[in-house]
Amino acid sequence: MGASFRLYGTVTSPYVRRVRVVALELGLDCDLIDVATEHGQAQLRAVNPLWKVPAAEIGGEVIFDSRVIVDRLITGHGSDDTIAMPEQGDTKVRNVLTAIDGVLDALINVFYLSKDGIDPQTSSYLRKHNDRARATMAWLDTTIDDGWFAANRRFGLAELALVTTVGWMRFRDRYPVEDHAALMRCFERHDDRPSMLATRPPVS
Ligand SMILES: N[C@@H](CCC(=O)N[C@@H](CS)C(=O)NCC(=O)O)C(=O)O
Repeated sequence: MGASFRLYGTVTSPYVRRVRVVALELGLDCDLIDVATEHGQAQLRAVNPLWKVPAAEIGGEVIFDSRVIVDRLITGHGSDDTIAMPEQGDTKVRNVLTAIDGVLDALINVFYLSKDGIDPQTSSYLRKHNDRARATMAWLDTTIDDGWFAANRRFGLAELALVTTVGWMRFRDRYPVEDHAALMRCFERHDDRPSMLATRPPVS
């Protein structure tokens, strides 16, 4: 393995998984601090005032947010053969990344509130989250081409975001993703990469 960094996270978070996949794709060693434990949670809160994961310590700096962490890792360690950042002018891929994060954020909110005993059907705002997820997944389904978002058909951040999101949806049984055949094709095309296999959420 190459350079190493410290990653605060859990093995079930789809956002943390993106960073773990990128680390593997780049041959970097990441030391995972499990914030599901009391000690890990205290360590996270000492470095990240948002108390969210992922957070990373890279080269003496703490970085919040998966997109910023991934950007830092690829900028520092990527090459033409490794996982790619979107091209500067690639509005399509950037919109896809925003759309996938919007779906995930909406469904994660519904998930946490359901765990607290709140039935999503009783809240118009939570129903909107679910409807937003469905509308966006339908849009993504028409945007993808034969399992690829990137025109150059290189495995990049959009494919990674989709596969980790679908993996989380299935793991948490949160969304009927089988309704979107084109997105399932993307999932099936990329889900057996070694970096994906090594970071699958644990079967409980
Ligand atoms: N935009 C953030 C989203 C991170 C996020 O929502 N993480 C969730 C876990 S998947 C979290 O830490 N939730 C804890 C909380 O909201 O208290 C990123 O890309 O890193």
